[in-house]
Amino acid sequence: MSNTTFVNAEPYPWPYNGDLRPANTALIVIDMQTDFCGVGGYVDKMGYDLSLTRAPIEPIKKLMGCLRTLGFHIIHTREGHRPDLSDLPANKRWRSRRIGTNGVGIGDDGPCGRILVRGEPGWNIIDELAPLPGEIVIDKPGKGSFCATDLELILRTRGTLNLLLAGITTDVCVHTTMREANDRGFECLLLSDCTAATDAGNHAAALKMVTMQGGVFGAVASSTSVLERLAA
Ligand code: C5J
Repeated sequence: MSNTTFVNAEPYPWPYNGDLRPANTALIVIDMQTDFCGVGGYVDKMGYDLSLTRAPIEPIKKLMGCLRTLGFHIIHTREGHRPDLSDLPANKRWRSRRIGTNGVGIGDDGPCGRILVRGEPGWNIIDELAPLPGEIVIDKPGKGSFCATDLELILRTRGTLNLLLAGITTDVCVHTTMREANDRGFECLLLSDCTAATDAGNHAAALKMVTMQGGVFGAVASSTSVLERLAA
């Protein structure tokens, strides 16, 4: 009898070695915050179509519910800065002010409080995907979830080898996190319907990039493929 489990993924059945178990696999839900998918948040104020970044909410909710029941680790991240902005690089703030309405950018007041500032309403994870007590929440000042955080230490301590990646945005924080994780030796699966970008073309391109060179950063699959495999 085989002890291996593979998810139907592109460009290869995932994980590479078939060692897929709740104990060695975590779902990382990246930046499902009001600032990225809620009315009046940062992405909304930049003028992007919120229906794009809200599209993964239901698929993530369904997958997360199933993975919780099966005992997989669930980790959430939040992008945000200290209220004194001591961890906000000047160039990041300057660039955000170029695109924001009336020069309003990260650290400034918006309809959901100060944009991407820890503790403000817009920085909160949306209610639909709220972490359960005991689930790890990683606060990160940058796009990648490993930079200036204790995520790697937590994953190594738990014996995590495989990462399922969900959240927003595919081309920025999800991709940066996937690249960081891949370089650290984690086996990554990007979930196509549980991620989204502020531009549909960028989402599609970000998915395609992963599949090059035999799976240069890992693989891509829908949450349906994961759910089918786990139900089998
Ligand atoms: C961005 C993110 N796009 N969570 N953040 O600034 O992708």
